[in-house]
Amino acid sequence: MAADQDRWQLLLFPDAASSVAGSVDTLFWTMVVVCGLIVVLVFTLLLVFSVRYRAGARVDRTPSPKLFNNRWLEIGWTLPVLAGFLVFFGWGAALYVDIFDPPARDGEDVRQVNVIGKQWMWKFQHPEGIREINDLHLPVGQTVELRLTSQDVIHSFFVPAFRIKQDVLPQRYTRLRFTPVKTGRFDLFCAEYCGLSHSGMVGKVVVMAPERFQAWLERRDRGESPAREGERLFRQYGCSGCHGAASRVNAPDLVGLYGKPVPLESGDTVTADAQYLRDSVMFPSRQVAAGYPDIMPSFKDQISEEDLLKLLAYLQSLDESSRADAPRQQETDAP
Ligand code: HEC
Ligand SMILES: [Cu+2]
Repeated sequence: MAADQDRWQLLLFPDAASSVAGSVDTLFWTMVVVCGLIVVLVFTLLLVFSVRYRAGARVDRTPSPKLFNNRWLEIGWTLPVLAGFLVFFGWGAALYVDIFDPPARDGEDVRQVNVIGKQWMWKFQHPEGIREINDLHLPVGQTVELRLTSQDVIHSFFVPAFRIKQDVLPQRYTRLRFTPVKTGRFDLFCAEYCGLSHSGMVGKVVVMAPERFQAWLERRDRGESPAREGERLFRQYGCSGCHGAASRVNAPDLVGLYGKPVPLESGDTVTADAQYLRDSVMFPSRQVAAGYPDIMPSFKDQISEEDLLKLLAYLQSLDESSRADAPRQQETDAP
């Protein structure tokens, strides 16, 4: 039966459905083969020696002076083994960097999806505004970047067919970048024990041909993009009262902040990445921007993870060009 066959394949050779899956498999199988050969060698010698030198067998048992305390023999087997392990280390490290910290390629259209893990489900929000629970629809061939966080305990985002796994932590953003290369429905698991219904925290990543994905987008009720919703929240939570252009409060201008270095009151300089922006809102006194009073209130218990991700999408979308059509520009123009 086809279904059974799928199951069997899933156990031994899961689909290789992302651009990194092939490289992970090559490393894995090379290690299996090398370790397998060593096992065969060790067990063959074990068997040969135990038969040859068994009790009562008449063989020469005097230690060979040539082999005993032979420095070159010691060096000869230690160094190649060390070199072998270093090769695996280098190979694994390079692959790790490739998966978890890929260099940004210029002009690449990366699809940013927000992911929230909570007991016991996965919540997704697409850049178009579409929300999903436990299902994540993606177009084949386009690189995706997930920004992941947890609303409660530690979870882990694991898609075996993509050979990717990333911890999902409360109060922290982690990211995961991959390119699906095969259409189909792939299992998504939580790979970190997270309480009673941990085993039920499963979903599917549905990878579709670009045209079909486009049609799927059209069919769904889009709502607003996270950045758009974030803009509204920015006013709703009173951020604009201090950070708006018309504000009289001495608060930093947030336009173009994302990705830039920020000098802090403490003398350090940090990069305004997602984590920094998050901490600025949740724990404003931890890292105070240089030259500003430490008066921003903490929004720790007021803003949900969802809203925070939207605020972040909004802040990320603010560049000099957005200043021109920003509504607060008109406020400053007014006499
Ligand atoms: C009472 C005024 C006030 C309110 C309300 C306020 N902020 Fe701030 N914010 C500040 C001040 C002052 C600073 C600079 C001192 C610091 O870093 O804590 C700041 C710093 C920041 C920074 C870091 C900026 C930098 O240049 O490093 C971010 C990001 C930020 N605020 C976002 C927000 C968001 C989002 C909201 C709404 C949820 C908000 N703020 C609400 C006054 C405010
Ligand atoms: Cu979980």
